[in-house]
Amino acid sequence: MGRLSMPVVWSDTCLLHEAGGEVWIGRPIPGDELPERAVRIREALVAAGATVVEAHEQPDDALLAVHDERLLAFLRDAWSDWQAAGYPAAHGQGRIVPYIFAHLGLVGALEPMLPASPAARTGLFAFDTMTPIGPGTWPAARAAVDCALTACELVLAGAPAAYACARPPGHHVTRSAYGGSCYLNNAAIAAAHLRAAGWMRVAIVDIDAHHGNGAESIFRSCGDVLTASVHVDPATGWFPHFLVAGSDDAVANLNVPLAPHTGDEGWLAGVLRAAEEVASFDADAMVVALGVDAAAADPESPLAVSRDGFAEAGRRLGGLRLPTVVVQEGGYDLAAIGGLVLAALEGIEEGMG
Ligand code: SP5
Ligand code: ZN
Repeated sequence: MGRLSMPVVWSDTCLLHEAGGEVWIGRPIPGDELPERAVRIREALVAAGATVVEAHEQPDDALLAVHDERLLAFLRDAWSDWQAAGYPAAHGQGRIVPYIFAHLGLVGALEPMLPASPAARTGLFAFDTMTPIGPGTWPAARAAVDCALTACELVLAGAPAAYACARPPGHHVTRSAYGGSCYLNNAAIAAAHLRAAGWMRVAIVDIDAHHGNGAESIFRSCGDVLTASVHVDPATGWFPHFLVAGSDDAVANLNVPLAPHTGDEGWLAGVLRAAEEVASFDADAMVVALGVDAAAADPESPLAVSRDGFAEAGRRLGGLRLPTVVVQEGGYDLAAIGGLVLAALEGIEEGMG
């Protein structure tokens, strides 16, 4: 195993988001999208000789291209609005969690107005109770975008690949709604930026264990950005549940839904299918949404991929020999996360030759 050559983009600000637990079926549970995830990954990559590059502050253009301006304004102001409304002092609630949702059955298809109550406002944008907002959430989510866009900058300047060691993750966020431990869709924003910077056809390959519903939805009617996702079939009872695999109205989309307990062989066949789709799409550049929660020991998914499986997935994606921006998504086994990400990134470099 050689040294990892691709730059690792980092921002300390990504550590500021602390969900402080999650609410599942109405119960507070610890939650596992922790700052330490990024720290562990960085440690493993540095130990393998990687160079860490500080993220630069990036403009809002690509954010605005991907997300509804109302979602961005909500996320930016949510904490100060919550504080100003007195929820931490009056109710001892130091995190923003929705209690009512702008369910389609409640508001219909017309765009609802912004509710006056900050508690209710949350339910216009959040689609679950598992994605709390605290004082550090906006700065961290925005810094994760800076990491992804800085990785784009490096690849646009000629690096074969660059890796954004960022959190919170992003791939569940649609144009106007957040959830699944995600606030801003870092990978989609990266793809939009690469497209705007002049690569005509960009592919997003999402190998996180969960369906990359966000990018699928954002680029549904966009023929220039292919979205491909390999994931545990949401129809078998796994997050994000509602999104049906194979939604065929998307212009350029491939879903590879897998049965629970799928291991290396079935998962790699899915990754290969995604790689073939990228090749036949004739992509000029690729964004890899690299979740490593498909790993066998991960608490958030029933897939059973090995470390060698992640290395082989990397080789197959690297073998496409496209300018590649890798953005961190999920992965919740702190003991394993660094080694799994390293394996995938080394695989990408080996595949690139
Ligand atoms: C980025 C990413 O991987 N997001 C996926 C988050 C999935 N979270 C789903 C949580 C489902 C409830 N888990 C409860 C565990 C109780 N032991
Ligand atoms: Zn995931």
